[in-house]
Amino acid sequence: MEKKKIVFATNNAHKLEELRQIMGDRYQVLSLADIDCHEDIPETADTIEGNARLKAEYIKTHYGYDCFSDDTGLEIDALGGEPGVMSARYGGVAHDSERNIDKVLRLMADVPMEQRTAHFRTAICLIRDGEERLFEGRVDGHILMERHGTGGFGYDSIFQPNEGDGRTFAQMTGEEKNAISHRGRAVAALTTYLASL
Ligand code: ITT
Repeated sequence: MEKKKIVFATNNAHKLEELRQIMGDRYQVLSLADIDCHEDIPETADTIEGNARLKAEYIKTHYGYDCFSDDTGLEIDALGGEPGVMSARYGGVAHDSERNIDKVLRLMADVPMEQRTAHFRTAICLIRDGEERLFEGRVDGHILMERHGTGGFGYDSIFQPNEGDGRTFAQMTGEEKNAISHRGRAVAALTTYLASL
C-alpha cells in the first residue's frame, strides 16, 4: 500500500530524521525542502503552542498542504523556565547550540545538582482537513554541570532524563531517546490520533 504523505514544517534536519524514524513505516514525511518552501517561517508567538500553530498555519495558508509542526522548549526551573520559547536563540545566535549550552552552563554554574531540574516540552500542531489539533509531550530530568556525549542535537548533551540510566540524551541511540523524549511522546499522541481516523 502506498504511504500517506504528510508535511512536517521544520527546517531542522535532526528533527526530520527523528520523525521519519518514528513515523516512517506508515507515512511519507515530506520536509519543507520537499515542497519547495525555503523561506523563514515566522516564530513570533510567546508560547511553544503558539509557535507550533503559526508554523502549521503558514504552510496550510501559503502551500495548501495538510501538515504538522512542532515547537520545543527546554524549561529550566532554576532559570525561571528559561530558555523556554527562546531555546533556539538563547545564546544570542539562532541555532547555535554550543552558545546556547554555554549560556545555560554559565548561568547555572553555582546551582547544586538537586536544584538543576528541567524538562523539555514539545507541542505539535496538526492541520488536517481544515481541522486543527494540538498534541503535547514532556520529559523531566536534570541539567548536568558539563556536556556528556556527542549524539543528538541542541541541548541533548547537558540533559539527563530521570527515566534513563544516568546517560544524557546525547549518549543514547536515536531509538532510546525517542522512546522517552518530549518529541517522541508528542509524536506518539499524534500517530495514535492519525491511526484512529
Ligand atoms: P524548526 O523551528 O525549524 O522546527 P528549531 O531548531 O527552531 O527547528 P525548535 O524551535 O522546536 O526547533 O526548538 C528550539 C531549540 O530547542 C532547538 O534549536 C534546539 O536547540 C532545542 N531542542 C529542540 N528539540 C530538542 C531535542 O530533542 N533535544 C535537544 N534540544 C532540542
